[in-house]
Amino acid sequence: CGKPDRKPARQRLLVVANRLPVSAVRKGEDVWHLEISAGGLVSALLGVKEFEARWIGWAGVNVPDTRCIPVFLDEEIVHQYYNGYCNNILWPLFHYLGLPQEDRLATTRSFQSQFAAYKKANQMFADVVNQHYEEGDVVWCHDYHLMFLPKCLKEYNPSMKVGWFLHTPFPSSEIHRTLPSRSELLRSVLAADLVGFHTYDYARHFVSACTRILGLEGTPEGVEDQGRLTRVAACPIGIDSDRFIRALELPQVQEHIRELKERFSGRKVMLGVDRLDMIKGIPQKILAFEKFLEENPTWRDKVVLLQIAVPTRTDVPEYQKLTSQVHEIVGRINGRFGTLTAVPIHHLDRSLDFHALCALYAVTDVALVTSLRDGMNLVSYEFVACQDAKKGVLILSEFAGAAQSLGAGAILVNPWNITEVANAIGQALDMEPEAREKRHNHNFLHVTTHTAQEWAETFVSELNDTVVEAEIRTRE
Ligand code: ADQ
Repeated sequence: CGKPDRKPARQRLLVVANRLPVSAVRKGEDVWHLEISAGGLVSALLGVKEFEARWIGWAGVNVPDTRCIPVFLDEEIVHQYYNGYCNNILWPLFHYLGLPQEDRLATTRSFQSQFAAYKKANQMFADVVNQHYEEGDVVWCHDYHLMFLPKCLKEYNPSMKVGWFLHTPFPSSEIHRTLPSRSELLRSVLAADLVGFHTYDYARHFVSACTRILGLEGTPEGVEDQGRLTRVAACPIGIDSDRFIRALELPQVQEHIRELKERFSGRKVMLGVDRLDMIKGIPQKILAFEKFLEENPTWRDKVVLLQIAVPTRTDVPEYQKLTSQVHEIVGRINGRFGTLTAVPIHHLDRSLDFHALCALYAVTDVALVTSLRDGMNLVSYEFVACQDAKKGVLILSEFAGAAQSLGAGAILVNPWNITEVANAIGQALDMEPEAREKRHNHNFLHVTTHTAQEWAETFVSELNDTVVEAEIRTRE
């Protein structure tokens, strides 16, 4: 996507995503609190202020917020659509991890019923959008949960402006080709007017899947089918960097920073913040840290790794296994290199509130983002936004979309290569202040100029233009 050249005046934006940005948490008899959910999409869209936005998404309960419109899905649909097709099939496949090993055959068998539930759930989202749609609205569908939605919406109203954005990588066409529903999914997405990805590579993979699997024509603008063009664009997400920078000035954050500095004085702080998910490469990161300690005895009492991992999908056996695996490795390393007064790894299985997170980012010397695959990775952006005083170093997986934007300032690593990551840790800890500053300044400029607001405005402006151009073409 290019920079927006005109700003729509408070256009209504219907953001359709699997989950609403808030969840209702019971705090007592008949007392419910609304809490903002953790996750990349929510963090990014919270920064979008240019539109009159409404959220449409799945909610367990009725949400008392007029900007949030719930979609109610029954338990069986959720099981087949969300746990099954979305999380067991599309998520690992789009991250090049393949189907879960233990139940690969069972997954293959239940494929058709899960895909049917996926389509049904997408139709239920479409029904809610249709009820609330007003002429002139822009409908922005998000992520791999809703690939069937553009088709449902356009069937109901061909003149609706529909955009679809994918937050994960779009894999190579060789991977997408293995999906039994490969063609139907691509055709449904192509019903949108604009299809967006974080990087040029993902956009290219999508276009080549359409040309190779559907036999359609790829053009520099997108994909053409019988004279109708679907625009395909790279439109990288950002964060609300001001929110992080402003938070650092708050007295409670300053107090938190003081406490952390005191707690870890005399030691360099390394930080990992991830959802506890296979794609984030947490075991690989911890093993690389172990290798670093093994090979650099002089650093053993001078560095600490803080790994904050929010548990997700806790009912899925594969995720439970990942949690125990991480605990086991952390325990072993702390037993091996810890002393009576200090351990090298502090691992927390929980979410941190925004202020605590900002304070942690600010006191960190080296951030470790070692995703095996990641659509973008906003943690790397958030770290950079909080580091203008300290100018810490970012070690970043070359398989995160963020490597395309922060690559010049970060130390890029292949997360599968533990020796390479261990060496990068040494390089980061020993880096001279001038080199750190140069790298940081590069990334800070990027993070503060390519923000979440810019991302959303660019996408919607591109979508408005695409629809106008298509109308002109039709008239000609
Ligand atoms: P996620 O996989 O959720 O997002 P990411 O982009 O890193 O990954 O965003 C995670 C968000 O959750 C960040 O805002 C972070 O602050 C927050 N978070 C993570 N761990 C936390 C913790 N322990 N405590 C508090 N907050 C925590 C998906 C894709 C990404 C893509 C985003 C946005 O997988 O690749 O960047 O969507 O498109």
